[in-house]
Amino acid sequence: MRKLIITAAIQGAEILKGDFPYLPVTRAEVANESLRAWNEGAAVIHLHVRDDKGQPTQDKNVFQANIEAVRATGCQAVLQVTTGGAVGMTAEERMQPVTLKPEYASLNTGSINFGDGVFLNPPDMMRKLAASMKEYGVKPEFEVYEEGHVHNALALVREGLVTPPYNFQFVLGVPGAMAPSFKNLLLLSEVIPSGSNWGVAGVGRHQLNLGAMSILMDGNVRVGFEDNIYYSKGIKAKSNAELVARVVRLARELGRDVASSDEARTILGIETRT
Ligand code: KMH
Ligand code: ZN
Repeated sequence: MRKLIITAAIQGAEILKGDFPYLPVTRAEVANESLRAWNEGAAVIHLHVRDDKGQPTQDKNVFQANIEAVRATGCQAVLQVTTGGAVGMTAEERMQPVTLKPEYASLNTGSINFGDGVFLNPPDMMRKLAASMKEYGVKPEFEVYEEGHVHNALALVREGLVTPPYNFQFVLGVPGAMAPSFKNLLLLSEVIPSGSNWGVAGVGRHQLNLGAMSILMDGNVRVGFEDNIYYSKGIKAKSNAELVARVVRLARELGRDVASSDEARTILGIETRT
């Protein structure tokens, strides 16, 4: 089995600090939370950022400031910037952090209903985002919420916009998209090109059971407040690090070694930035 790559999606765009006080939103909170998650075993931090009012933003300068704050702590995790942003943002807004030449970026490969909203990722937007990642030398991770999104991702590959290795994140359980079932995870893992890296981000309570399944299936695991704020039924987690630490313990019990951030760079085909 490959080494297990754990991603911590520490913040996301949907939850507000007022509703969940442990959500890291300021630069200092993001930096501290990233360091703690990395120390516990997260190789990748999936990064969203907020403005001074705590609202999601794709402002390049805010990303730059957050990235610098994370690095100032000594955290060497792979930093994956979001290009999904929040529901309703335009392609131009969403692509801003790519111009900072981060190591890694999310690339959403299809539209879905997203709760009460619609998360739009039409073909021209996917192409624009993929082309800008190619231009700036940023490795994409395909965010897949439905089986059809795999085929959209492979269309980008055929167009020469994405090169191997291909990295897939299966986000299962968004209200309006593919259900968080074992069968669906199995299906998705079987329709991607062999040799691809893949992981699962289960929403809500499915973060744990789908993560455990992925450990057994040679997949990777994403945990964190973006997808789930509970540690167990009725009990909220106090940090992303707690959720990462549990995955590390499960992996050890199940005989999977956990990848360091440098090992993850090699596995995922990420160019190291100086
Ligand atoms: N906030 C969601 C609408 C990503 O980061 O690439 C989209 C999202 C995906 O979080
Ligand atoms: Zn995200």
